[in-house]
Amino acid sequence: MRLTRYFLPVLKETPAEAQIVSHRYMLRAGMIKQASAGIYSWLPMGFKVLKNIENIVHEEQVRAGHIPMLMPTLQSADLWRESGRYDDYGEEMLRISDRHGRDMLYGPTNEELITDIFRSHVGSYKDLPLTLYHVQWKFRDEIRPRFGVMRGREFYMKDGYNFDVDRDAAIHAYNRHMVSYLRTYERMGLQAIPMRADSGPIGGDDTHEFLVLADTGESEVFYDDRILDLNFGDRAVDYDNWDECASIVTEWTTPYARTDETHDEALFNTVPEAHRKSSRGIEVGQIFYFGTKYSEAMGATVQNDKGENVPVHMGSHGIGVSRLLGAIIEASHDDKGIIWPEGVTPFHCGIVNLRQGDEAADGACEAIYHSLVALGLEPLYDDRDERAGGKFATMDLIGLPWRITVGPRGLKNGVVELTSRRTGESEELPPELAVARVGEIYGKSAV
Ligand code: P5A
Repeated sequence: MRLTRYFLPVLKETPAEAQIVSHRYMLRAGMIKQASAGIYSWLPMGFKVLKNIENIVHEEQVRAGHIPMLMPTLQSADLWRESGRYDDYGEEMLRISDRHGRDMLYGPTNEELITDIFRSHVGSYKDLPLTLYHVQWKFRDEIRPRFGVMRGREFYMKDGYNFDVDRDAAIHAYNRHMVSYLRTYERMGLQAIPMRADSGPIGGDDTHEFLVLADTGESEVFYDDRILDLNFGDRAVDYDNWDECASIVTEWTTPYARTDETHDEALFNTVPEAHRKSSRGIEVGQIFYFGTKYSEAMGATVQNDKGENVPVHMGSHGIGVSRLLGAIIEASHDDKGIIWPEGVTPFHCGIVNLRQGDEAADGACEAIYHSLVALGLEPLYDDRDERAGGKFATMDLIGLPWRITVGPRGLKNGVVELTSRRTGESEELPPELAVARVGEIYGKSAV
């Protein structure tokens, strides 16, 4: 993409309404625009990152054996009356009535809708296990929407639902989700710690939230800091292997890690003092096992191997896809702007032309641009007729992890500059080598 042809409405001023750094940078970098309180338009660069995050979520869900689908945003109130949550959900639910006076709602979550789909089509234990998921907009009429996409009213969530014949099978589904979530967050450059939490309006006793540590987080958390040494890495996991998933869950849930809702001071005090930490965290996901709460209320049964009709065991599992943009920026930025992890960056590499209109500089930039595209990468070429300082400031603000800087002086010596946004370190090297290096970083090489 060439910057002169893109839509990147960068703001010079820091917007007064933004209280935390991720919100400020998302506005300044032209990623989002508020449409009304807690509701945002996703401008092209914000939309690109949102989609990158969503793609990682899809890849890891499919890897774990879960099946993508799509449910609507608007739901009938009748299903929620069956589960009893229509009245329980309270003011956070946006209630709408259609022209026929039928009660509808903008879904804050989808347990009822998926249970209805299940009971209409599945009747035997032979069709289990089954996990369906989608990534869809949700609406919660939060009393205090704030911090931009972090606590929106309309927000994008991956929500998945498992159906299993009994508790043991459903606990495996819970474990499988925890394992796949660990891998999902790591691919986004995040350390998200599973913490024992409270289940709130979803229900059940077994639940973990995934928290990214950050001073601006809304949750208070308590943990044994040795959990920070754990690393999922590139393990090959067999998601159908109950013992393997359970042992990974044990690895992550043995060190003390709880949110304030479930914090147990006496138990926490058994952690050696040097490792006892409390801080703030951003909740980027939550998994639940709630057994037969919805299936009993809504009559979702399956016939087991003894021929008995039993309510299906369920859990639900959510990732805050739109909130993750804010969480990643909170975890990865400096005073000049965002620093995107390679896994989610909107463009793989920036190209800065220090002297637009100079024949050699323009030609070298074009060649670099086309070579990067040929490798299957997406560069962002700043081809504006602007001062170098302004171009660097924009690149630093939007946070692409790598930048190739091209100027007539360097070209006379046959070199360009490759700079890491994270470390600020630069290296001079011939243009072809700079391209090859960027290719290597993203696992792409010329054939
Ligand atoms: C699990 C999936 C659920 O709703 N039902 C379906 C279960 N869980 S949850 O914890 O309530 O939400 C899942 C994740 O969504 C994000 N989230 C939000 N993001 C932005 N703005 C909000 N107002 C908001 N509310 C929830 C969180 O990341 C949460 O973990």
